[in-house]
Amino acid sequence: MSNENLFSALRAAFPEQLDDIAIEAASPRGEALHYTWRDIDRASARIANMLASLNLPEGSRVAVQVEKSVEAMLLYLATLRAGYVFLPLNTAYQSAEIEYFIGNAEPAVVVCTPGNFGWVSKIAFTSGTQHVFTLGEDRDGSLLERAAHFGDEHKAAQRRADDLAAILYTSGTTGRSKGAMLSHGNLLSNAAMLKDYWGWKKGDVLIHALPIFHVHGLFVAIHGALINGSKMIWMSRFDPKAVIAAMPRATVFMGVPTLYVRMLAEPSLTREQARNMRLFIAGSAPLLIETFREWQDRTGSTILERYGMSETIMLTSNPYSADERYGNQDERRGGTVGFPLPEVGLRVVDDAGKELPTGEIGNIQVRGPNVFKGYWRMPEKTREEFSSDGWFKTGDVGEVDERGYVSIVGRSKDLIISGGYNVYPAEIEGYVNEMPGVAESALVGVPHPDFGEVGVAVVIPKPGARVDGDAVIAGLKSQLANFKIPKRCFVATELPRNTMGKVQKNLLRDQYKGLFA
Ligand code: MCA
Ligand code: AMP
Repeated sequence: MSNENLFSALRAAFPEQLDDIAIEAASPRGEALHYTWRDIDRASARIANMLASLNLPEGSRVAVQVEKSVEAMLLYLATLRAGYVFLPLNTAYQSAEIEYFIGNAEPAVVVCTPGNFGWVSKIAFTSGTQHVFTLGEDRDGSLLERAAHFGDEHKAAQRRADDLAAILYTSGTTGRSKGAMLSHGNLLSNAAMLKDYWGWKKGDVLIHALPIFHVHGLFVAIHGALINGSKMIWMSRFDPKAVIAAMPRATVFMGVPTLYVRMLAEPSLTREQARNMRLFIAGSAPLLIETFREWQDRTGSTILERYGMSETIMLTSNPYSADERYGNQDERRGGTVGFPLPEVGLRVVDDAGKELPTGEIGNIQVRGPNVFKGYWRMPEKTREEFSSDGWFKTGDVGEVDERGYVSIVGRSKDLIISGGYNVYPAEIEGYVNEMPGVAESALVGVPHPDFGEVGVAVVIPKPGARVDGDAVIAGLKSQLANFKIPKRCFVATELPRNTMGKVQKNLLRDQYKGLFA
């Protein structure tokens, strides 16, 4: 039986010259670090051997909340290689958030930063996790110390395409976050599709400047480079000047719209500087048409926008080049997310689930080999999010034009996307409503020049109570990841409601839309 472990496919794509440089990175002190393909193979083997030595039950989760480093990526590869399930966690999450994820996923192994070991290990051990390791930004911590005692060869664990490879938590409109279960087959089919669709070539070099705890940085970018045997210029955090400076040595860049906006603010971004770049890809949030055009003017390059989700990885993409296989379309159109990828089915339906004709706006549903297996331990939620004939309901609202281009025009889910991170108003409102003196609250997204959209809270005090907006923000900061904190908080006497009693968030959005203009 062939091994359908995703790691095996990525490993098979390593170049023959294993001593070539695979990753250029820098230590926290700024020293240059180079990793060859052999280094990646050996170091991930050591960690995989170490994980295997723990005799974990089949399907065990390895939950990881660490700063971005090449070693953090090696831990991801090692988890795949050993056949366990990778569960990445945003470094901004605080204790209440981590407590929920660990309690829900029941990981057998937790890896955290050395600085967080005290509180994270307490949560993990209380939830029954047996093994807690640390991994620092500078190749320090107990994970690598332990792995150093193990051999540097490892045969990837036998896995079928349907076996679980990763769980990605994505918040819900109501209730708590749900863990989207992605299989080796989901991830590999998407990576293989994109290698072809985006015309990856020998000699491509990717600038990797995204966080590695979400689909964009972890899967789309890392798989994209590895499955093409391409070198990565690895940046542990996004710095617009550093990315622009690296462009002459690279060919591909991926970013959320905020990264493009920030680079456009740099005078060093010129046509000459971007000359070597073959492809700029944007996604995770809507790219403003102004940004798309300004980028074209400044660099001579047309950003390729694509659309995806944690539950599905990539769904649609603007074309790389004219190709009849992809519908004979030849242009990357700003304001659209392009065509459904090969093998991805996409339809637009009305609220009753009836398919709508071309050009009509409705709910986007999808299916394909990339669509996840369901939400971790939430069969009910999983059923709700699929149509009776098996299509996944994205919660995005859009249309498909006569040439087949998909545009996202809104969302049926109450979601704010801020700088590429998702913020679910229901979660934040829940915390605000618990605060002393608060009767109720509403969080809405308003346009923001840097983050695209940011949250603004409106709070209604209980009769006779006094509530201070700044105190609400300060109270949230101690409990929630920083990107979820509303940028402003207003106190009002009532929330606008329709005749059904539902809060009219559109009116609030309208009222505050000019706040950051
Ligand atoms: C940071 N801050 C934010 C955000 N990031 N506020 C709102 N939204 C944000 N995204 C705030 C912090 O709370 C802090 O505020 C201040 O900005 C500085 O924080 P710092 O961490 O220094 O910010 P930064 O380093 O400048 O980060 C901005 C960033 C980052 C580089 C744009 O947010 C980022 O890397 N975003 C990419 C997210 C991503 O990879 N998404 C992909 C999801 P204070 O000082 O008040 O505390 S994958 C996905 O969506 C799908 C599947 C897809 O299609 O790809
Ligand atoms: P996540 O829950 O992080 O997986 O976010 C997925 C959501 O991000 C999608 O359902 C869309 O609402 C949004 N998204 C991703 N890419 C784009 C894009 N190019 N344009 C508009 N929205 C996008």
